[in-house]
Amino acid sequence: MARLDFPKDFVWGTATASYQIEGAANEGGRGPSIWDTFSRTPGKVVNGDTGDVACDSYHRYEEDIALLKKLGVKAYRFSIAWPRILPQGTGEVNQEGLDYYGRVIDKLIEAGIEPCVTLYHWDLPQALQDQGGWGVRSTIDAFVRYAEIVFQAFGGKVKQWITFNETWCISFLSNYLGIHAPGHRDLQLAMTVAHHCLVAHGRTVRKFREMGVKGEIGTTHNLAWCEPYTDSPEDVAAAQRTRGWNNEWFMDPTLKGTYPQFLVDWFKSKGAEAPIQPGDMETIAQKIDFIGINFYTGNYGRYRKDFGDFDYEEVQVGFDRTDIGWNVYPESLFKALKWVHDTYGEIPIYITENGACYNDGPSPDGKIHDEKRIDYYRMHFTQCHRAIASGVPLKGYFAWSLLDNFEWAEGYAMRFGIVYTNYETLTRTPKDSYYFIQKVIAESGLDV
Ligand code: IFM
Repeated sequence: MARLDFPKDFVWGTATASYQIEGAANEGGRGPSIWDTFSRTPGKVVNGDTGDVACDSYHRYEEDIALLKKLGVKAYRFSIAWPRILPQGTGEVNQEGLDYYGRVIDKLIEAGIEPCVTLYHWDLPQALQDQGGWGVRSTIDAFVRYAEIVFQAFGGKVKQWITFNETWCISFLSNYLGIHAPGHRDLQLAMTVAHHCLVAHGRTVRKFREMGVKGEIGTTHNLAWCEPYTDSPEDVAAAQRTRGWNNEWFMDPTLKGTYPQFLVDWFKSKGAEAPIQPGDMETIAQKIDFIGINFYTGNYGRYRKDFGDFDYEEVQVGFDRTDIGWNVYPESLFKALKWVHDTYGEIPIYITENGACYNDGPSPDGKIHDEKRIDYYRMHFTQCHRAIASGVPLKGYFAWSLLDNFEWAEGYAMRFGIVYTNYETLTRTPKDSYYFIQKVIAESGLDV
């Protein structure tokens, strides 16, 4: 058995997102978002689930914060719903929305927990989608104005800000693969959406600096780790393309101010390109204080002509899988962290999400014995420790998620929480993994 100690100032936290936990879709002056529309469209979400009630955190946030306090976290990452602040996306501010997040933030601070706020975790006001959504540049202006209002309200109290959560999902998953709202299948549109979100990120960082807001700002990209099954040049290139689509396409502009040329060429061959206007790349590459990484899984794959978009086919090498079907490949987290450090230098890194979907429910003793989730966390904490020991500037880790919640197109069928949500009674029950993480945090380390 070995002992792994984490630095004393390592930030342990958990994460959630507004539409996934809040509910109260028609309360507090909130306007509709694209997820209200999408989830009400038959066939888009498993069982026709919606976020109308979700975990009802809008009303039960004090209970959630009490759970966080008992867990011992230093920080809590949550998102602000744009349509609660500006129900139509622009124009009149809804004071009730600001008041709600003000209460959440004050309660967290009172509990000794740092709020880490994500400005955009996918709930675009429907009114903006009706005007073209992220496919049009005016949405960038609307976003920066929304961010300014939120900075004015909470700047100083909130020390850590994240502009966007997972720009790959906002663009490709939602506008090319059609799996998330608004559900389009158009490669050029997805490229445009990705570019506009990146520009909106850069302009927001610039606004943050101009306003002199105290605190740190960054963005969160979801990385995917794809490794060639053999070292044949075809396999290597196919894995590089697939990885690049998820990783470099977003990391390079954010941290280097360029798009990776090998993918620019690849997308051009498919008739699509980023609609870059003069000055955009400098805007995107505003200096940020940290980079957020969401990480869940990795795979091996090989070249197969005309397979998928990148001629890349996954090879099954015998990984265990979580209940959502994602490979459990902890070492890929270490590899991804090393890659970020080697490629982008000394920028501080936070894992802003990592966790596992296992759908265990209560046992006859009323407890939730989610052993596989504990194993997943233990193995991933081990890889984080390894990364820190190898010099990677990893500063914190946010477990996804505090609660079982609305898992987008999977509805309530897939559970990622370390706290069990009973969707009928809305009671919360900490799972065994909650107590495991509580101990890790208390000791700032673990035995493996
Ligand atoms: O639930 C999501 C979250 O909203 C974004 N990152 C991945 C999680 C699990 O799918």
